[in-house]
Amino acid sequence: MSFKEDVGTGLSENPKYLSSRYFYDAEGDKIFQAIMKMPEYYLTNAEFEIFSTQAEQILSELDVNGRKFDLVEFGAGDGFKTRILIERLIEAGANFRYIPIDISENVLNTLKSDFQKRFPDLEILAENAEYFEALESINRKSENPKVILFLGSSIGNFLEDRTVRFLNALYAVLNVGDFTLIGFDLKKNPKTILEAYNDKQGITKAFNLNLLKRINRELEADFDLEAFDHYPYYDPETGFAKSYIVSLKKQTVNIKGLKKQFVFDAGEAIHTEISRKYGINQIETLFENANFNVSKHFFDCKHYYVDTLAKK
Ligand code: AVJ
Repeated sequence: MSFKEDVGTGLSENPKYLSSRYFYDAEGDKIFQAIMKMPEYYLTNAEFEIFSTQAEQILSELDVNGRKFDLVEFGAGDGFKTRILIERLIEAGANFRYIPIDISENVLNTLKSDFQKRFPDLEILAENAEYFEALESINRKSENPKVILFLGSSIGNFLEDRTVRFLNALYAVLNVGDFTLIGFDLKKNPKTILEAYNDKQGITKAFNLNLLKRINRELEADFDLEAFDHYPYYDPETGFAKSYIVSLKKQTVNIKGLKKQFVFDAGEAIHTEISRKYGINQIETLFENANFNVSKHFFDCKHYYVDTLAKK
């Protein structure tokens, strides 16, 4: 489905929703980079710490013994989180090709030229594709052993059903002995979690409302950004952090590109994102149900976050 169709569908439903995949246009990419630098957004620092201090342990678990492998990354983005891992793997003498996959061609080109400068001897095969599409092409790429990276808690954006489908599909395309390393954000003090999505400077608010800006720009709509607010919410029982855009008054928005008007009640919410938080047992159950064997959990020092390595 296209942006246009998805916006039309989501805003016609009751309750209204928009998919978080549309956050990442050129401006959204930039705001997300600012989010990763915020002190409240502990996820990035935690994963950075894990890769800075434990890359050798990760490599030794992979058991590649100098054999060439493919490091395939889903949702690579600008490569910020992976840079340190790649650097440490090269230092430790690992022999691998890097295959970054992302839906944003823009961000992939930036990543490619940046990594080619930093790691001149690294072979990079970038692929512009959506997750499930990319899964299908994985085994056509090579016979090499594979390590699939899905970092940054991106898996937290999936609902249960999509998470299970993703892991099953991943299992199906891998060979016995291949690995996956997936980043999960862990349950913790709910206040810490809520703050990560509710920074005082309003960067996360700008990230969320950028969706309306994008609709204004690409679909010729007339959303008044002043008449909407950002509302983050965390439910410690389910581990679901959810973000909403809330209409501050009763208003009608015209989306020319859809030839349609949408009415918002005062206080009406549009659901825009889910960022799921996990317990370790839930993570183990997820992998076990998909037939993976969990090799090891790599935690940051605060145990806020985990990169779990699992083997087919
Ligand atoms: C990139 C999907 C992992 O859900 O934590 C950050 C996106 N949204 N602040 C997350 C995000 C609001 C982020 N992921």
